Amino acid sequence: MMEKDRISSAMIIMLIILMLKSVNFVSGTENLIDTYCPDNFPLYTSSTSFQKNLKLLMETLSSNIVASNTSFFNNTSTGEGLDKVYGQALCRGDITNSTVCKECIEKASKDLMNRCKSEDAMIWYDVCQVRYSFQMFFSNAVYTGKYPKQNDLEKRVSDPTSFQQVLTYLMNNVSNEAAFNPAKNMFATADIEFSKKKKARIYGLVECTKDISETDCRSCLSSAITELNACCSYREGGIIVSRNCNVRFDLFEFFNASSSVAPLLIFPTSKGGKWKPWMFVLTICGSILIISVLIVFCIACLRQKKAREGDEERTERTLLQELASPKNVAITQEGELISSDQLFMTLATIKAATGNFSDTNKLGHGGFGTVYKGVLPDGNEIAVKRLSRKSWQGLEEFKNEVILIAKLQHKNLVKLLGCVLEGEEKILIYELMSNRSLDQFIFDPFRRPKLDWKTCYGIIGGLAKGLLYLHEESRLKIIHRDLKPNNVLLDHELVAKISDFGMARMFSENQNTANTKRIVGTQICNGGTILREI
Ligand SMILES: *[C@@H]1O[C@H](CO)[C@@H](O)[C@H](O)[C@H]1NC(C)=O
Ligand SMILES: *[C@@H]1O[C@H](CO)[C@@H](O)[C@H](O)[C@H]1NC(C)=O
Ligand SMILES: *[C@@H]1O[C@H](CO)[C@@H](O)[C@H](O)[C@H]1NC(C)=O
Ligand SMILES: *[C@@H]1O[C@H](CO)[C@@H](O)[C@H](O)[C@H]1NC(C)=O
Ligand SMILES: *[C@@H]1O[C@H](CO)[C@@H](O)[C@H](O)[C@H]1NC(C)=O
Ligand SMILES: CC(=O)N[C@H]1CO[C@H](CO)[C@@H](O)[C@@H]1O
Repeated sequence: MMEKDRISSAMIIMLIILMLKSVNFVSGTENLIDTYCPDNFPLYTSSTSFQKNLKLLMETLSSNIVASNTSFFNNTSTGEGLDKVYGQALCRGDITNSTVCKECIEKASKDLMNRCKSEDAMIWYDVCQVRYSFQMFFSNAVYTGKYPKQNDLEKRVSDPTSFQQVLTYLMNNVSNEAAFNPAKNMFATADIEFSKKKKARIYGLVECTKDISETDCRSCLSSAITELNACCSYREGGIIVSRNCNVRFDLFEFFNASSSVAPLLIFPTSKGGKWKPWMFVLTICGSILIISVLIVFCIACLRQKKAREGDEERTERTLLQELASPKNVAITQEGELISSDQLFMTLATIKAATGNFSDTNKLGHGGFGTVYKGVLPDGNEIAVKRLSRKSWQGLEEFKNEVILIAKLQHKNLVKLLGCVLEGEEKILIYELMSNRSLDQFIFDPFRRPKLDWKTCYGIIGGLAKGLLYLHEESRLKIIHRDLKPNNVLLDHELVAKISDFGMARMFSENQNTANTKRIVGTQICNGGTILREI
């Protein structure tokens, strides 16, 4: 009797597991991952020709996509002139059933048109993505990574350090495959074992849209993997979606491995081989030798450690891991680790410093919120930016972002001194610039003559240095995306300092890089246009 019961319950459990396995795969096709719907873009209204063109475009895309039988990707456009709409649709590379692809595209297009009235928008589903814009964007690679909500999943892996190594190896291998192996056609998957004991594997998937070049694809994937590492390398799954590429990993087989010929990767350090008796002897002798050397070494180390302070350099990643623990750390302006209280200030301090955000202390109103002047108890003057827009990130990501931005230090960047994260309040605290911003010079007929050629030249040089640092020299590689005279602050010596950098990382709306072809110019010097956003 007992035996029978056991067998039947085992069978039921197996059945459930089997069902779950197939559900994983099938239900996945229905999942909305994220949308991109910028609110600072022109909106279209219903029953205009733009809307008609858009509707037609969506229908064309889903029928085009099944016509192209090699890979489910298509770009097309409808309409003419100002009402022309460009569109692009892609099904995930492991999808081989055209009905599944078509249905996903149809559903995603409908969903996108219901959710968004912007003239430039995008939607990501589990197995397909659809994008449209009033601008021609084909072959134009931009990186606009987003952490979708799914990443809030708080399951942590038990051994983050080795997990991250294996994950990075996996993701780099598939990225190279996707970008540089023509047979893969911009899509690759693989899996790799990360724990022999638990027989656990990581499944990775990367994909680029098929209109961009190999190198653009690889660099898009690199950026996405960097963000994936930052957000999710210690979690049991993660996904980053961008306009031209997506990356994802999970601990279950979320893609159809049989259609994408996923190779079984082996992490180089965990080499397996046949064991021979002499190997045992050698290993044991070797181990004993190594262990005794280690013990001696450790004793010496411990003695030394007591004498000096640990000043080992910490990488960004270990920093992020520490952040994840309750005991937060942060960085001073000198780059030292300190307790978080120094970077994360209290709302009460800032209220006191700004006279409860009084109007008399108001310095201006920017794209992200209102700026107030304040004086800290120690007499230091600060500029307080009270963010009004909702951040697209979770609190933890936002915190990480603030700390990373605070690490960026350059003579031509405004220093981020701290921040407040309390309830709904998100406040950034910067050093105060006595000469306010460049627009106050340009657009003021009395102050404008102060900008003689020499000063102007200095400002241009400073701006260039600041930008170069953001683009090339800093570890984060930030594209400002909103450089304009009121984001160029001037200190008491009229040295230019860029502000609001890093906002693009904190707020997805500002990452509308479809605008990359638009040139924004403002005349700031008597006789020359110098500020351009490309
Ligand atoms: C597309 O499908 C047709 C018919 O099934 C086939 O003849 C053709 O070779 C396919 N094209 C490509 C590029 O595979
Ligand atoms: C999109 O589909 C149309 C119609 O099938 C085809 O002519 C066009 O070449 C396709 N474009 C791409 C980029 O596959
Ligand atoms: C494709 O998927 C549809 C619906 O999911 C299914 O009805 C159809 O049989 C599938 N076709 C093939 C060839 O597998
Ligand atoms: C990825 O790993 C596989 C299996 O080890 C190997 O054959 C392939 O060359 C690797 N690809 C790249 C681009 O490193
Ligand atoms: C996975 O891909 C294979 C090969 O293309 C295909 O035969 C199979 O139906 C796919 N499975 C699912 C669940 O789509
Ligand atoms: C219909 C259409 O506009 N197709 C374009 C798709 O993108 C490629 C470049 O990747 C263009 O060459 C096609 O003209």
